[in-house]
Amino acid sequence: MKEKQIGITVKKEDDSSEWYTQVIQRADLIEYTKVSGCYVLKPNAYAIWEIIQKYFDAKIKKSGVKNAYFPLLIPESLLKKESKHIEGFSPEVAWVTHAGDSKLDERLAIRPTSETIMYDSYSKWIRSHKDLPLRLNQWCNVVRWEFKNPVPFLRSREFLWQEGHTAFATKKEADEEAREILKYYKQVLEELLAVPMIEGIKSEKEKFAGADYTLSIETFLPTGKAIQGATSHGLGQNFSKVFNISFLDEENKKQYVWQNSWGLTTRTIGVMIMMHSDNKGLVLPPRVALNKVVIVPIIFENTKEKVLKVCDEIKKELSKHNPILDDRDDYSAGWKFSDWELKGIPIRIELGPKDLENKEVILVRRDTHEKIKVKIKDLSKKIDEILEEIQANLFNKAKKFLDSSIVEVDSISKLKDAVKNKKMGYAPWCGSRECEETIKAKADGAKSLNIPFNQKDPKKRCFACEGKAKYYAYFAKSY
Ligand code: 87F
Repeated sequence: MKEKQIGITVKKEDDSSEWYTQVIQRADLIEYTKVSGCYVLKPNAYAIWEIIQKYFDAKIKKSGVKNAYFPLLIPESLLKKESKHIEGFSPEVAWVTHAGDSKLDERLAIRPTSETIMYDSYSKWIRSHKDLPLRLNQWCNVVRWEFKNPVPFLRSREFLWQEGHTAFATKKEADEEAREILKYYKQVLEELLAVPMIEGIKSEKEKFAGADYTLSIETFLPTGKAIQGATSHGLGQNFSKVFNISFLDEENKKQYVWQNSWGLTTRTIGVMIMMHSDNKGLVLPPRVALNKVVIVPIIFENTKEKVLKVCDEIKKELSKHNPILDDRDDYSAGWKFSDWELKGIPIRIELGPKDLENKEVILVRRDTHEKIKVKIKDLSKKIDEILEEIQANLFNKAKKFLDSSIVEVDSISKLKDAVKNKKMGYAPWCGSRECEETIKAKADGAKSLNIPFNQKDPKKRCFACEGKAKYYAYFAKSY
């Protein structure tokens, strides 16, 4: 036997950051590199991203969006053309200054986001109302030189994302699209990754500075911090006026287009890991598990051949779930159980000589560790059912957690207590920037997450400044 222990050595509830670091490495998702904040997405991680891509890409294509690709390098003059949106972000921009030993005439930014380079083209492409809507998306990498401590998936300096950039003749069409995309984002998080989300609009302070408004989906993690899942921005005419993206309408009058931009990143994978994984390692919702099943034969010398033969047949029968048959000789069954638990495979099938005599197998669920005896003839149907159950159970468990993490608060000091107890606050609020600054200073760095679409009527005073409350909003410490 060449067994080496590989399990997680700290508990999620004791030291969540060390726990996370161990899970992502031991589940073979991430490899660290010599550049801080830049990580290898190993095949197990990239497979999850590909499933997310495929799902979201199909949705936007069906809606009429087309994919394109714009260059990685953005001339400084172009990046700084719209100064307001870059304001505050400029320390994070990485630059190419040289080719070999010769200095470039103009520095080139490595894209942190592609508004400027795309809108430079849009201004040339859009002439008439017949050129609208223009709805493009690109799947690419971006670099943002974060100074806070980097965390794989959650806060990395290079990450993968899609960025959609669209232009419409009317505000109404743009507003509808921004909402439509947010709905797709919610579906990615909830239906694939089994992470429940709160949809809403960002506060004045927290919205993208280049936007009229920012819509977001947010959730709350067992570490006691909230995290943004994705954003969809209504850019209004802010960029179209600077980049001169205009068209002649049906009356031949010049109009500026209404724009949106929207993005979803590999951060979502980190959110999923943080939400569902446990002290045995990764827990993958079945819909994002490339291999949904692992078959572990229980091997004894004299029954080995018979057992392996049936395992092979099972593997073929379950082929749509892409099962792994772990027939490695030099590891014990127990070791293999831990190894596949660590890697998050949703269902384990155990098959030994006794089971074979009874024409059955043992199924073990990764989410509940429940063991279920199943007749081999019923296996395929049962696996379909249990995969659905696991997917639903992970979502429901996370939804219960999210709901139970919300506390209604009516003062800053109560918000501060909530944050200390790893909860998020829900409070009637005036929404002003000044008020949010006070909240942040007095409640341990808590920020507004969003103002949810589903509102109850706040016939109350603002919990922070006692002014008139406009709506309820969520507040928490966040990533
Ligand atoms: C970092 C450096 C330079 C965020 C930055 O959210 C610029 C920026 O503009 C920057 N970090 N942003 C905001 C990005 C807005 C928007 N872009 C398209 C998205 C979704 C996709």
